[in-house]
Amino acid sequence: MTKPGILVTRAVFPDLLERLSHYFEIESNQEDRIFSEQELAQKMRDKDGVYTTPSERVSAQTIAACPKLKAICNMAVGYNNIDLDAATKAGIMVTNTPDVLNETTADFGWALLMATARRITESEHWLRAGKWEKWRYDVFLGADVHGTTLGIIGMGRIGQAIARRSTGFGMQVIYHNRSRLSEDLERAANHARYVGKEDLLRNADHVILVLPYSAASHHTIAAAELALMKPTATLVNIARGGIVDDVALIAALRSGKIAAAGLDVFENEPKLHPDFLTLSNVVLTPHIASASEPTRRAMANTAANNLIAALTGGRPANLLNPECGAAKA
Ligand code: 8YV
Repeated sequence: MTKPGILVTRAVFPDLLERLSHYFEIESNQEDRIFSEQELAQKMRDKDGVYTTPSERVSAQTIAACPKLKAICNMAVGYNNIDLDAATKAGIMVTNTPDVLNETTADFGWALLMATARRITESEHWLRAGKWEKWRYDVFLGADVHGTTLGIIGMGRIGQAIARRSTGFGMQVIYHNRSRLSEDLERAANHARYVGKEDLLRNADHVILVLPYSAASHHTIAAAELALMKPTATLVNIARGGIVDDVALIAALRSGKIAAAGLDVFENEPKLHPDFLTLSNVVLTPHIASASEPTRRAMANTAANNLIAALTGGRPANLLNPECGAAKA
């Protein structure tokens, strides 16, 4: 019997390809070329399944061009790169990789928050540039983290993991989310208090964004929201580019409307707005919040497990459209 055919859209851990090869005929991309949308559709056309990452846009048009396709398995918790409605209408299973990255991504949120509030990268660049000639009482004064109010927008599994870590810093947690958490979950999240978005922006000393991207969350933080924040506040985005209006944020950082930002994701990444590079009060990282070795391996294995289940008659553990659970003939 011939094995199902799959496309692995980007470079992956080599041992993952070896494992997948027991089940599938694989077209891989270890040279890690970035495919255009047309090229992607052309490569997917005769495949039964595809292993994707957030950098590939799988549009309704691409889906329509792939009559054999049964499964799209994304190596990420976010899946805004895939047209889920179009896939569901076509009976194609779509999966993501939740949970395995919660703690690592929460750790990174804290790393960015601390680096931003305490001006870690800015001061390191200054030191490396040979500018450290003497100690001064007021050099690189930053904001305190301990004892302050943390505002979390998007209180899913990662948001809750961030909140749990705040107990050691003696912080108060306020949060905004599509729906309020149960009392038990709020208690476990350092007694987080549910508030409206405006309330959160007015009162938080540090705001962290951990919500999924969708048309509804586009520009959750734009000029009007930035205007509500404290001039001493910091903003951290580890969610998705597009949740923040980057042009408005650049203006707010430049004019001192807010103190600083820590950003792991950007509109139009990896081609981020060049003005970010001219600002000293921003910490910039290249979308690496989940990038610890064990977590990236766990994500890769989860995506592979989903693909294997989907194409061997099983039910993938992380199926986003359960109505497509029974594989297409
Ligand atoms: C990376 C993420 O995009 O899981 C997500 O949604 O944003 C990150 O973990 C992912 O690791 C890239 O594959």
